[in-house]
Amino acid sequence: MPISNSPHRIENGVVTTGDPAFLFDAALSTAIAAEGKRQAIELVPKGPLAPDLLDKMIRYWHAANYLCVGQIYLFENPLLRTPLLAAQIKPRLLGHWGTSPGQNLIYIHLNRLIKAHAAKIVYISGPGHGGPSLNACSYLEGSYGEVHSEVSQDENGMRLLFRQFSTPGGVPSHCGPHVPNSMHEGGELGYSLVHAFGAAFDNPDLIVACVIGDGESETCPLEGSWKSVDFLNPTRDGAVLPILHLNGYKISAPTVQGRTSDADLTALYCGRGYKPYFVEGYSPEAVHQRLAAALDAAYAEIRAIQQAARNGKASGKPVWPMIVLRTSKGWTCPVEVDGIPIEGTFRAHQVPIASVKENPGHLKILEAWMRGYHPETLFDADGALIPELAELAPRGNLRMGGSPHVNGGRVLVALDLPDLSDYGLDIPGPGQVVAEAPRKLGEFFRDIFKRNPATFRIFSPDETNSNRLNAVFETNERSFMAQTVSIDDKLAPEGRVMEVLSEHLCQGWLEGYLLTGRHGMWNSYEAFAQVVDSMLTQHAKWLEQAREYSWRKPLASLNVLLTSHVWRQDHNGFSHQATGFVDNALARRSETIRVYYPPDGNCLLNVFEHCLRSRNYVNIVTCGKQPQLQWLSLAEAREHCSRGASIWKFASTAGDDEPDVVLACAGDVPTIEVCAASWLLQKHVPGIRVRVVNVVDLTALMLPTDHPHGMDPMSFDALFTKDAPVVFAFHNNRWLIHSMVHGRSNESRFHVRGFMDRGTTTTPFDMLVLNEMSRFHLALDALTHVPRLRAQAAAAIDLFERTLYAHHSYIREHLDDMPEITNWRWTSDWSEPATAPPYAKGHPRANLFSDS
Ligand SMILES: Cc1ncc(C[n+]2csc(CCOP(=O)(O)OP(=O)(O)O)c2C)c(N)n1
Ligand SMILES: [Mg+2]
Repeated sequence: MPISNSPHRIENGVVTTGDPAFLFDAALSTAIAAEGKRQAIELVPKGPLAPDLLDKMIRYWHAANYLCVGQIYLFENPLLRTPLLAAQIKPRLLGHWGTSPGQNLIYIHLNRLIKAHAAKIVYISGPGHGGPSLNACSYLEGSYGEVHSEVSQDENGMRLLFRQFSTPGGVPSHCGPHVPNSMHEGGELGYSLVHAFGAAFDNPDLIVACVIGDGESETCPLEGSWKSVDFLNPTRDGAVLPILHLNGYKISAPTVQGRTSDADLTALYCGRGYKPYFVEGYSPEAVHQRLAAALDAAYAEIRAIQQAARNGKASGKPVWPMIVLRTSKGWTCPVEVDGIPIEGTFRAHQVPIASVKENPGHLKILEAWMRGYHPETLFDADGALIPELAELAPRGNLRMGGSPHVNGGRVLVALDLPDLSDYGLDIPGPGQVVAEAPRKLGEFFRDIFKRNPATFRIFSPDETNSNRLNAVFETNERSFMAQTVSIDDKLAPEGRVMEVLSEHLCQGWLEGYLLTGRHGMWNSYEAFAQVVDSMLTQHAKWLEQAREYSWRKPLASLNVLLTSHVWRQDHNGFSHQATGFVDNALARRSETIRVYYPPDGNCLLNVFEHCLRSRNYVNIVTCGKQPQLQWLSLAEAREHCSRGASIWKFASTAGDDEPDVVLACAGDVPTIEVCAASWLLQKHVPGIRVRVVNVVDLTALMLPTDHPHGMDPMSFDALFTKDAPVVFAFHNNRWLIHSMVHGRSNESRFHVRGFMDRGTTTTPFDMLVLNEMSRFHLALDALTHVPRLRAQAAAAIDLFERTLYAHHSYIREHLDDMPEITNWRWTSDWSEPATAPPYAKGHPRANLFSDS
C-alpha cells in the first residue's frame, strides 16, 4: 500500500488522500457531513473485493455495529420491530462505542482471511473496552451462543445479548473471559502485544492478530513490546500481526500517534523491525477495499517469511508486516448531537448520545442511527443473521471464538516431569552444609526442557545465570533473533530461555504462553518483580473470573520465582531491598494465590514440582540463591512441603511437653535465624523448652474459611499450641503474619519480626540486625516472653546484647560478619565450629558467573 504524506484536499466535495489529521478534525468532518457528503467522499479502489463480497462485508459490519449500539442502549425491542420507546432504553447507559466499529471492521476482515486460506487466526483486542464488539462478532459467528446457550441467534437471544451487557448479573463491559474469543481482557491497557507474542511462541501454525489502540500505544509496556520480534523465530513460532488502530483519540484527548505523520510512523516502525501497511479513509467502501488489500499483502508476507525460514532458505530476523489503520473514532455514529461534533471525536469514546430516556430528541437520533444500519435487511424473521451474511464467518475451530488456543486448557497437555528423586541434594544432616538452593532446580528445568521440547519455557530479565539456574544452558540457549557475535554466550534463534531486560515482557510473554495452553515460569529479583504488580493483578483477576465459566478449561499456573531477595543484596543495597510483590498478590482472591517460602534447596524442588503440576493459580515462590545452610533431605522436604508447615524436631527440645516458646519461621534466611536462636537458647538457657515450626506454605497460617490451604484450628494449635508465646521470624513485612493469624487462639501471643524497610549495602547478618530479626533479637524476644526462666536467663540476655554491640564494631573494622556467625551451623553438642560449613556434596563451588 502506498504511504501517503501529502495533505488532504477537498475538491468538488471529494477528499483526496493525504494528511490523516483531516479525519480527526471534528469541525471539518462535521462540515462535510452537514453538506450531506458523508458517503463515498474518497476514491474507492476497485479491488480486491468483488462488488458482491464488498457489499456483504459492509452489511455484516453494519450488523455487528448494530449489535454494539443495541448492547449499549436497548432493554427491549432488539430488532426495532416497533417504534423505539423511552421505556425500552436501559436506565444506565454504559459501554464504549468509539472503538467498536473499527474493531468490528478488523474482525470481519480477519474472517475473510481465515475463510480464504483456512488460516488459524486469533484476535487480541488491545482496547478491550470494546467488549460490545467482541460480544457482537462472536455472537454473529455463533461461538458466543455455544458457550452461553441462552444467548441464542434469534430475537430473544439478541434481547438477552443486549440486556446482559454491563447490567447486574450480566457480563462486564470488557473483553473478559466470558467472551469466547478472548484470552486477553484489555481492561488495563498496554499488554495486548506482549500477550500476542506469548501466544505465538511455539505455535507455528497460528497468526495472532493484535489490535492496539492508539491510546494503549502510549503505555510503556506496549511501547516496550515491539521488541518481542527479536525473539520470534519463524521456524518454530507463529506470527503476530499488529494492527495499530489510530482512531485519533483516547478518552478525551488526541493520541500521540494519531497526530504523527505517516512518514514518522514509518520511520518508527521500520526501525523496530516491521513493515507498516497504512490503511485510512472515511468511506466504508474505500476502507474495506484498502484493508482487504493490506491484509492480503500482510498475510502473503507472513507465509513467505515462514516458508523461507522453514525451508532453510532464510535465516536471521525477518521484517514482519504490520497494519496502521486510521479510521474515525465512533465511525458511523451521529456526526453531531445538539450541535456538538461526536463522530470522529473523543466524544464518541463511550456513549455518544446521552440522556436518551429523558430526551425525546435524543431518542429519535438514536433510533435513526440504529435504523440506518437497516436491521430488517440483516436479520431474518426469527432474528438470526440472514444466511448470505452468516456464510461470511468461518466454521468450527476456525472461528476466532472457536479456536482452542483462546481457551488454552483445551490444548493443554500435562508436562512430562522427570523423577524428582534424581535431583535431590545429598545432605548429611540438618544445618551441616551449604548450597545455592536454585542449582538443582536448574537441573530439573534442564530436563523438563528435554522432555517437553515445545511446551515449556522459562523467562527472565537477564538473570537465569545469576539466579543459579544455569544448568538449563547445558542443553539450551537464550532465544535471540538479532545479530550475534563470537563472544556471545548461549545465544541462538532456537533458544528457549527467554531473556529480556523487561519484567513486563517476562510476565506478559508467560501470560500469553500459559493462556494458550502451555507451561512455564519466570524468575526475578524480588524487589523488581514489583514492576509488574499490576500485570499480575490483571492475570489473577482473569483467572478468578474464568472460574465462573465451566467451558473455560484449567490452565497451567503462573509460576514466579523470587530468588534474589531482600536479605541477600550484598552487592546492591537499599534500592534492591523490597518485599511488596507478595503483599500485592495476597490482595487477590485466595482461591487463585499461592505463596511459598521454601527454606532450602530440597524444599524448593518439591514446591516447584507441585507448582508445575498445579492449575489456574498464581504461585509465588521465594527462595534465595546465595550459599545457605541446607536442612532437609528430599524425602523430609516432601513430607514437610505436603504439610505446608511442621515442627522441626531436630531444632526443638526433646519430648512432647508444651514449649515455653514457639520459634516460628517462613523464609530461608529467617529459618537460619530461628534455628540459630533455638541453638543459642538451648545452649545458654538450660531447661528451656523450645519448639521450632517452619512454614513453607504461607497461606497455611490462614483460617480455612479465608484460604483453601488454611489450617483447621486443631492442626494450627497442634503446631503453635493454644497459648505459648510465638516469636515469628518472617521474610516479609510483619503485618502480613499478624493479619494471617487473626482469629487464632490467643492471637496477641504472636510476636513477629520481619523486614522493616531498613537496609543498605552491608553484610548479610547486619541486614538482620538492622531489621531486628537476628538470632539474638529472636532469642531476646523469646526470653522476654518466658517469665518462668527469667532468673536463669539474665546471663544469656547479657551475652546476646553484648554480641549485638560486638557485631556493630566488628563489621566496621573487618568489613565482614563475625566468625561465630559465618561459621555457625547446627550442632547438637552446642560446640562452636571453627570453620565455615562446607558445600553439599556435588555442589558446584566455583561461582563462574556474576553474583549480582
Ligand atoms: C493502563 C490504563 N490506563 C488508563 C485506562 C483508562 N482508559 C480506558 S479507555 C482509555 C482510552 C483508550 O484509548 P485507545 O487505546 O485509543 O482506545 P480506543 O480509542 O480504541 O477506545 C483509557 C485511558 C486504562 N484502561 N488502562
Ligand atoms: Mg483511540
